[in-house]
Amino acid sequence: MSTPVVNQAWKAMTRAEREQFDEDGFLLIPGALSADEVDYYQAAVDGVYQKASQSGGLAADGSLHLLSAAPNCPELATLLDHPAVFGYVWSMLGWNTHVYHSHIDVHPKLAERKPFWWQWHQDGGRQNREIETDPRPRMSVKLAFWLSDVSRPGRGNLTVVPGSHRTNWLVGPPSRGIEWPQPEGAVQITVNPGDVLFFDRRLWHARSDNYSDVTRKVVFVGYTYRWIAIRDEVADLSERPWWNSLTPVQRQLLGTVGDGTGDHFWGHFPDTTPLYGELAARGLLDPEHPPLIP
Ligand SMILES: O=C(O)CCC(=O)C(=O)O
Repeated sequence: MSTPVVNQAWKAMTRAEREQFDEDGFLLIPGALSADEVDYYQAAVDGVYQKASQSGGLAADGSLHLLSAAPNCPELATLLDHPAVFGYVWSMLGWNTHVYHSHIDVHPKLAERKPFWWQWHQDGGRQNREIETDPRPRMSVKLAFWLSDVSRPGRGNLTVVPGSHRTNWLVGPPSRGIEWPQPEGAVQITVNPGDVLFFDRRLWHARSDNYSDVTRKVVFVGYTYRWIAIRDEVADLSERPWWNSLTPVQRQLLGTVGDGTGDHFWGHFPDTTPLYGELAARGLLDPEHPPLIP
């Protein structure tokens, strides 16, 4: 499978980026993907959209929200460890990491006004109910790869409350269908094709409706520790025809390295965990940062 990803040096998040991420709960990386890459990934997503429209896989409003991005669209596997942005993931989570949840989203212009729905949430599902600390722990981070022009508000922008990742509770309506004002401080993130947003799963965020003429296309990839279960499709991946074209790190990210034992996911075997080896070979393990201690 040919990919336009340009070989680039791996680099760790800088101290300034870490401070900004800690403060805001997100970082925008402009121009992370080249124009050729945007074309390549956009064509792949368009293909998935077309297939879904032929098989009845679209929502009534013509949108697509498809889980398991790479298993459903193998051309996207090179996004999982894309060198322009993967450093943010391992700098934060370390080497014992995999992709637990990913999705392809295509949102064409809405033909009519949608009934109100309170979309605001933190990622992580039941992690938000079952973990008792305040603030909750980070647990996972997400990359959003933007493939269409969302450079103005009103194009289905991701909306966030900067700095809200340390707040367990967002005041909202008694039920999601009841009209309610936007949270104080909410901003629509504006992005160009090829920009990537890196965010803390606890950042309160919501998709907004797209009434513009520009179809919104984006791929979200969520990463967590290997000791947390994967929500994406994992069965039989190694039997797929495209499997052999993946790198060992991509295979790790898709949940299939090791001997299948809990001990491997636990992180007891760095020597057979590809990301550990890649970071060690590049001198990027870091005694100052616990998930990266050699
Ligand atoms: O599609 C969007 O803008 C929102 C995505 C989202 O809510 C999520 O990734 O958890």
